[in-house]
Parts: sequence; C-alpha cells; structure tokens
Amino acid sequence: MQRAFAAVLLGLISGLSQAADSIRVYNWNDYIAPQVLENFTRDTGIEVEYHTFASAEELNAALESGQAIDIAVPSHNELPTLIANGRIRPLDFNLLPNRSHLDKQLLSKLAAVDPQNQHAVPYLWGAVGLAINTPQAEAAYGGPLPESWSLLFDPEKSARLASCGISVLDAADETLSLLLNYQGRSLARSAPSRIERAGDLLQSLRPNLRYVDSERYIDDLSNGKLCLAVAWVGDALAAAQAGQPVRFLVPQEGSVLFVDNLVIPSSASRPELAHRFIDYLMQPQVIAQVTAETLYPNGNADSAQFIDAALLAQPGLYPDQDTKRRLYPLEVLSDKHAQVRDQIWQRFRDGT
Ligand code: SPD
Repeated sequence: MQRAFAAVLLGLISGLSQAADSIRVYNWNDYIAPQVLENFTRDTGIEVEYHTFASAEELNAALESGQAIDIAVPSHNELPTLIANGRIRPLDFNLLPNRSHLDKQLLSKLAAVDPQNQHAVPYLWGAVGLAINTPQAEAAYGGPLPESWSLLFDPEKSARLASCGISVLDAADETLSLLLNYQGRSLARSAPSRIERAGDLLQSLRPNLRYVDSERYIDDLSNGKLCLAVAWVGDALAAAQAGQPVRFLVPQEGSVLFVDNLVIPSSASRPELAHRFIDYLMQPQVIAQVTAETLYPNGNADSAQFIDAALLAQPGLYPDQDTKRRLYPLEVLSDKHAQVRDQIWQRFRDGT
C-alpha cells in the first residue's frame, strides 16, 4: 500500500545503534510523506530511524521504555500529563525559525494544554467520524442511513450492519468521549459510575464489531472489506482516494477533534537535531507535502498555497463551518478518569 510504508526504519538498518548524526522518530502509522524523510536526510545529512505506533497507549509505552527517542507525536490531550511527568522537554524557539508559519489561532488554543506553547508544535490535526461504504451499508441496513452515531452505538442498528463489517479505532479517549457525547454527557465531567455504564454499553456492541484496531481498517476500508468504521479523517479519505464509495461523516450529534504535535521527549539523545527535524517539517511546502500524502489538515498557516486546489476543496479534509460547529476538542482526563477509562478499554478492545 502506497501510504502504509509500514513501521520501522528509513535510512538505517534495523538493530544499528544510532549513528553520529541520526535521530529516532516515533510517529503515528500512515502519518508522513516518505519523500519528506528522504529529503530531510539529503538536505541535512541527518539519518532518521523511523518507527510507527497505532495508539496513544503504544506511544506511552515507548516513552516509558527508557530508550532514547528524539521526536514523538502525541495528541494535544496527552500534553498536560507528559509535561507534568517531565516526559517532554521545553523547546528552544531560537532553533525553530519556521515557527513563524504556524497558525496563531491554533497555537493560542493549544496554549490551554501547553502553557505558552513551550513543549509542542502542532503537526497534523483532524476530526473523528464515521467512514461509510454507502452502497454496502445501505444494502445491509435496508435503506438510507441516519447521519448519526446511533449507527454504531444503538445495538439494534449496528447489528443490522454487522454482516458487512464494522470496526472501531483502538482509541479509548475518542470512543468513550463520543459515546458520552452521544448520550448528552461529557467524558471528563461524568462520574465514574456513568462511565462504567457507558463501558457496559460498549461491551454489548462487541458481537456487532469485526475488530478494534487503528491500522488494519485503513486497508480494509480501501478494499471494500468494511462498511462502517470509526475513523480519523485522513484514513477515511484514503479509502475514497483508493476508489471505494466511502464517505467521511461527522454525525449530527457532533464529534471530536484532535491536534497531534511534534515534541522532544526528555529521553532524546540528540535534542539539537530533533529541533532541526521539527523546523524542517514546519516549512510550508514540506508540511503541504505531508498533508497531500496523508490527507490530514496541518497547523501551518502558510502551507495552503502549496496544496493542490482540488485537494483543499475535498469535502471533509478541512471541515466546513457547519461541521466545525459540531466538533469539540478531545478532553483532558483526570488520573481517576484515566484509570476508569483504561479498565473499560482493556476489556472492550480485547473482547474479553
Ligand atoms: N493513521 C493514524 C493517524 C493518526 C491520527 N491522529 C490520532 C489522534 C489520536 N488521539
């Protein structure tokens, strides 16, 4: 698959310890233009040992593993905990002249989770929604589909779609937040007992789901093997680009928005080279290339001129005003809420 140039290394062979000028990068799967990494090495002489992860949990495990990581890409809601636990370093703005291209409004919103934007640079962002293979889903459902999360969260409705394949992201924050929002509540402000009841509902949906996974669904959507998937926007648009009749829907009840950020972990062994990597990605024409490849919007105010007009106008990529009104940022959870979330999620994801 063109987008999924899979995990692991670019430029270095596996097992080789970090060379004189090399950095180790941990990014989400399908979240880079491979050409950009090659160009970075060509232009700077810095090799990139590139790893991917598919869930926030995997990233946290890597950050806690003790290995040196020079660049990581956590979502905005993870930043307060990473900062409080000393897992990421303050950035040196003097080494980041291309920060001037970043969207100021986005930076001011991010300052709520990263005071004065000291630790994080917005990379890509986007909405969560439903990726729907309309012909398959309507055939299984028996008619037109409501533009609603009930397609998933109402057990009777999702049972009707089970035969053509439903998947859910391995993303506890997103899924629980969406379910509570569908129920008219907020995950961060709900009592643990209510979240546990939401967990029971999730568990009751399990027989209707093919799997809980954030990587496999990209290929399956693109090959017509799923008719309904909870999706991050770019992954859904990739299926449409692959020629499937897949649309990306932000349901009427609303949905969550995430901002993923470039950060330098405390474990970094080459922080100065990590700054060069971040600054390289902040060049408008470079991040435009990443958006074109991944189909995720970026946080760079000057990049639009480098993005093909047809792509910019593609429905869903940059949400329109009406859709924006229905989006709310992924919530930051207290330790207590995070604990309840983890218990519910493990049971749900593993189907136990
Ligand atoms: N293909 C993976 C894209 C990752 C999108 N961001 C995930 C945000 C999780 N909170």
